[in-house]
Amino acid sequence: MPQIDLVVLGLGYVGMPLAYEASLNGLRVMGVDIDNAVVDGLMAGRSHIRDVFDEDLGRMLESGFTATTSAEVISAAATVVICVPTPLDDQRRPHLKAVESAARQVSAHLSPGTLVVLESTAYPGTTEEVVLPILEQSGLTAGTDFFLAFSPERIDPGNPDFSVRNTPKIVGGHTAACAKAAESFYSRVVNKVVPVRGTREAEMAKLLENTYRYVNIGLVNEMLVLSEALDVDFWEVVGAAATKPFGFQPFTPGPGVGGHCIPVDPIYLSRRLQDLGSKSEFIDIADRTNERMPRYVADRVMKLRAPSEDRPTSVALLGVSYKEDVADARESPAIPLAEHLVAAGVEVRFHDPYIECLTVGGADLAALGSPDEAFRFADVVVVLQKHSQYLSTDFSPARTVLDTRGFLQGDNVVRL
Ligand code: SAJ
Repeated sequence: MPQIDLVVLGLGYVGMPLAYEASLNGLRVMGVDIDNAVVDGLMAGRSHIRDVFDEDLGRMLESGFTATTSAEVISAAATVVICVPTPLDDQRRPHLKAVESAARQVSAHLSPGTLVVLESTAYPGTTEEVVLPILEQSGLTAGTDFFLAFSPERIDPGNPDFSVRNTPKIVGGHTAACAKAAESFYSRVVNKVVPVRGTREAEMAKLLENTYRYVNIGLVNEMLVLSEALDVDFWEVVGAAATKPFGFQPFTPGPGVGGHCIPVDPIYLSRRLQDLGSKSEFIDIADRTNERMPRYVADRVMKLRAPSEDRPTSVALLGVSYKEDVADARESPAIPLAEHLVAAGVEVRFHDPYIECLTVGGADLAALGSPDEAFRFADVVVVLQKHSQYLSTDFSPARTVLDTRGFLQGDNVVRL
């Protein structure tokens, strides 16, 4: 009889909220992570995850939650959920090493009757063509000896309205018995379970959700660039279109698309299609458009006149995280933008209330202590993220401001 209701593999921004919600609902939960520092921090009551506060973690520990680097606990688990990263590699190809490694850990300790769920975002077929064979190296058979399902994570870090509990959970099983086991597990943790036909439909649903965003952000980025020739203030256009109460979801242009979801998930899909001899025109066009935005911003900066010379020699980037009010610079467009500017011979420094260090081309970019320090330093200040701090900042001392988010006013402000 399993002594543990749930083992979560991967204690990051996906795994920890799931472990917390399950603990809250009386499940006996353990967490496994490869990072000793993560495990030690959690066991010392320190949460490294924005949406799981130390008080929440304290309650989890009181209810018996334990974090460990040892995968042996899997043998005593009724359910194991894999929540490890699925990034792209240097060639922007799916990098499934963490998923394969986690699957091997499960396979080595898999006991009959266990439900195994993959939550890491991946292309249709990952669960059944990558994870399943590794699990069956245990000698157990999926669908009869153990259960296997896919359920996409829908964690939106920092979202005050939606948590694991109140976000509908899509679940696709390898077989009907697998689906039943997975639906039964999640119904103990979330308000609404959304069963789909199989693991591939569940994998694809997640990719559709984020490809939808990537393509629509690409659309407004393309329209922004084209609006110059049309002599149209596209920021006005977006604001006006957003008043339509139906049939239109506003997306805003920007300096590029960052984060570990939106610029990554659609490429998992497009690469899979390419491997199958097919392609997605929409993803390819959106990718080219979004990937080109940092260069477009750099070109716009270099056309701005500076007091001393006919082109800027010093630029300050304000807001180098990938999204407003988020302390994460993964895939941030600030990085390629800085590379373009440095290559053009410009001295580049940055300010961001959430980011202390930004490495560009192997070197740490100099950090500025405040927006005012940026105004004193730079010929041109480029605002990349609409951080709350900047909403109350007086930009009038700056010589020239390039606003890539369309929210600033002033004679010294140029909008992207
Ligand atoms: N971005 C734009 N214009 C937009 C929206 C976003 O340029 O109109 C840029 C952002 O600046 C950022 C990137 O795109 O660089 C991604 O932004 P995002 O708002 O999509 O934020 P993420 O990456 O945190 O996306 C997550 C996703 N959640 C999951 O995958 C579970 C996404 O599905 C959510 O819709 C999104 O959060 C959200 O709505 O906050």
